[in-house]
Amino acid sequence: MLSTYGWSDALQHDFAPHAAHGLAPARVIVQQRGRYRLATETGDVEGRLLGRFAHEAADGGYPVAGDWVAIARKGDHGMIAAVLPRRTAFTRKAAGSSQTLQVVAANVDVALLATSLNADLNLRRIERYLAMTYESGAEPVVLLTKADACADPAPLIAAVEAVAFGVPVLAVSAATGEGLAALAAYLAPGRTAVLLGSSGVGKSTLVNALANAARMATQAIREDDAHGRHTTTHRELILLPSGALILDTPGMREIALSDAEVGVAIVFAEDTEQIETLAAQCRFSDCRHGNEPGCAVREALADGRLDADRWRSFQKLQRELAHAERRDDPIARETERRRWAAIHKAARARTRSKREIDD
Ligand SMILES: Nc1nc2c(ncn2[C@@H]2O[C@H](COP(=O)(O)OP(=O)(O)OP(=O)(O)O)[C@@H](O)[C@H]2O)c(=O)[nH]1
Ligand SMILES: [Mg+2]
Ligand SMILES: [Zn+2]
Repeated sequence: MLSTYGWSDALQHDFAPHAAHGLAPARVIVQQRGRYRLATETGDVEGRLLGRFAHEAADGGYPVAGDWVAIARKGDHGMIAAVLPRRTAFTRKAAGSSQTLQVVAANVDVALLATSLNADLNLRRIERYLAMTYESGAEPVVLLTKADACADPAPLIAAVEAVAFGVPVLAVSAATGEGLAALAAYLAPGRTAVLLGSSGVGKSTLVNALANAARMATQAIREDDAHGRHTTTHRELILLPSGALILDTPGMREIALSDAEVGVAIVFAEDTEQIETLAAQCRFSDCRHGNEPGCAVREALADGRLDADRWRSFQKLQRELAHAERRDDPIARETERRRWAAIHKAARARTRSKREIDD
């Protein structure tokens, strides 16, 4: 029964100490405020936090959608006693706090980053989603939704491919079924996908199309500005006929994205340090790491010490910064400068505190 939810030998191994205490495994399929719905070996039950657990759980220690938990049965309920180690986790900063990271989805294998083809394509937003995904440990796929509403998606797909190095970019339509077969390749039995994207891009409609059933409520977007109405308000893991699991989520607000911006910089902060160290070893101090002899960056790329994807991301970031500097609009340039200064400052602070922990 639980194997349909992705239960594996590795999880069985992690679960052994809990089994010794007579607890049973379960997966969190719905999480809404302090309430949980759990999939167990014998069907779905309502979950509650065991008093002791609720008391002791540290920040980020509370179960979230996608988590595997150890439960004690109490009548109709599953009392959650522990959360199993997470293989991947999507985090964001908790509201009103600059420090606490809140886990919003756990044990996701593939992140479907959804953006609508009928609205303005925001490449920077896609980059932020990608950064969030890389931080989580899941594998990204970019979905350009509502392909039926776009006469010529090809140039938009190309623009997205240019920022999403090596990441699959699929144009899909829940209305016509276009692209759903290609998407199915990422939705293998027992794999868990999460749908992330702004309100109104059609996440829930896509879930319903994949499920062949009206599992999630959907709602028309606002006519005046094409914004969504924040229809989905909880996270729900849905078992698809294909055997894959898909987690529908509430539309992300920009505020969550600006948190992920810090994530972009953190991904880059470590790379920047490594690359700058390498560049200092190039034979020529003005080496552009192209065909110059004695280029330490190219050597590191060749022998695998420097990851090619990360090198491309780094180059892209440099281009973006250079572009911002070249811009002749002084206000835009200043805004950009401040944005990056803040990002780098936050990244440095995070890297520092991480080092202190590592030490
Ligand atoms: N033309 C077209 N419209 C679509 C498609 N998919 C979704 N829509 C419409 O887009 C609107 C919003 O869809 P939802 O599925 O509710 O969007 P959502 O991303 O789940 O939004 P939130 O739950 O608010 O985050 C609805 O009116 C859908 O009918 C599509 O493939 N083509
Ligand atoms: Mg929805
Ligand atoms: Zn070089």
